[in-house]
Amino acid sequence: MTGRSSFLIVANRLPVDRTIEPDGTASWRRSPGGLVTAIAPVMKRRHGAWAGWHGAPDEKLEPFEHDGMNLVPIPLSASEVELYYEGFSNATLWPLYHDVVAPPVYHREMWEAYRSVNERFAAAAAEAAEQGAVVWVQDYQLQLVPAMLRRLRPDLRIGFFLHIPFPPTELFWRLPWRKELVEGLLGADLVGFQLPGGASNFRRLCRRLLGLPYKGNEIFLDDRIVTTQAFPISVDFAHLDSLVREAHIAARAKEIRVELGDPEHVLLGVDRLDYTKGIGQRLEAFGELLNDGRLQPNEAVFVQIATPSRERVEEYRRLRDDIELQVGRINGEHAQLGYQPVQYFHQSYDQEELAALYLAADVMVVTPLRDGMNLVAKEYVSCHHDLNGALVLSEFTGAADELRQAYLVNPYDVEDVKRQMMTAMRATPHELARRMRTMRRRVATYDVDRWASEFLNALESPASQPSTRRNA
Ligand code: GDG
Repeated sequence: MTGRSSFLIVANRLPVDRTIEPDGTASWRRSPGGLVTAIAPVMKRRHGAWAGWHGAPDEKLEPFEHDGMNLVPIPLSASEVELYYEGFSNATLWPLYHDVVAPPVYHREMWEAYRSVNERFAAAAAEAAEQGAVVWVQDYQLQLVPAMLRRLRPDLRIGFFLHIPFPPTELFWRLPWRKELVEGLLGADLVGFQLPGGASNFRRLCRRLLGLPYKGNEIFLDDRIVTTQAFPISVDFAHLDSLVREAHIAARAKEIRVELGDPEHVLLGVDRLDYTKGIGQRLEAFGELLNDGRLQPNEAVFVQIATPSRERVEEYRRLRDDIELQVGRINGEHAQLGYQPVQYFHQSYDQEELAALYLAADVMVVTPLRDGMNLVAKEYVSCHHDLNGALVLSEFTGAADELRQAYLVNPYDVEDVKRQMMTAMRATPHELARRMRTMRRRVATYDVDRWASEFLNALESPASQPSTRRNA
């Protein structure tokens, strides 16, 4: 890559993973996952650059180009991966922001590593951005970057988007470094959240913690205004819609059903193996339906894809053991020769196989205890041009705000999950089509392009220019 960019994404990870070919040579492949799926197309169109960690500790790499994207690798040491990434990001902030569904840890050395890694990201961004560039910082791992970057480069327009929920003040208040984090975010001109509730939690916190006044979406600092707003993220509807219309995907979907033993109902869960996703809750509901005799053996198969995630964080190791024990129990009690009620896969799949699975599934079961948005729910809807298929969706996902025609559930209420799963399985084709049509219209209209362009329009509009002064 040569020169500086007028558009820059700053995220914890670069949008690529390194793979080793059979002949031993290394190559890069675009990585799966919510953030990359959402932003890569926008980045390519704007010929921007992307700064982030490349995934291997203790390794310095020069900037390079891949798949039309300029990539700026930022090094992390093994100890920084442990303290900044696995520690402060994933053992402190992640559980705290997801309503403490697991207990967060508070360690000063993790905080120190978080602060110094954020400094490094800010310095790399300051280096890579041309005069007056737009810089879009992503997610909870980099909440200090906006203020650090502004100190280095006051000429930039800085946006920040939080992909996970922003918690209520009472929970955020527990954080020993609450003031530093809020001041970090306030370095941005525009702070985006998935839902209006997250934005209003943040504004209230700014007033209570820093005494800052706000009106509507705007927080008033001494010398500038910070805009806070909801931008619900979405998926590439058109791409998924056309993918599942391809003959080989439709054929693969049919084949999957045959491989599963052609049950009447195929239920599906697709998640990173994460304790926020409510995988245990949905398996419990399915197991009880078999125990109660409301589902007959052979009638339904539950396919659970649990993509490996954060495997070095203690809480995730425990979760994996718990889920695998639960799957083993259900199958042990209800399997018959040639029939396994739960098909569990601790593996990742390519996008085509995932699309075929979505298409093959009669009922998609998405039961997070808390989730910023949940792209899987929107991907499922995008794949059902046949208008067949039901979505069982937790009320505690961001997606539930938009997909009101899903079978909404409280995942803490196992009877509710059971009831809605049964209702979804027994629904008439007419009822399914009515619900699916409305949900598809929503996702088709508010797709990922619209998400990114609404965020960038708001960031680049005159009202949020860095020079805007308080009008009081
Ligand atoms: C965070 C927030 C927010 C999963 N397994 C495979 C695979 N995936 C893809 C899915 C989907 C993405 O990963 C998961 O996105 P989610 O939104 O469901 O969840 P998080 O990873 O927790 O994402 C979330 C999101 O950021 C975006 O802002 O919605 O609330 O927690 O796209 O399809 N993709 C492939 N193989 C797999 O095995 N190819």
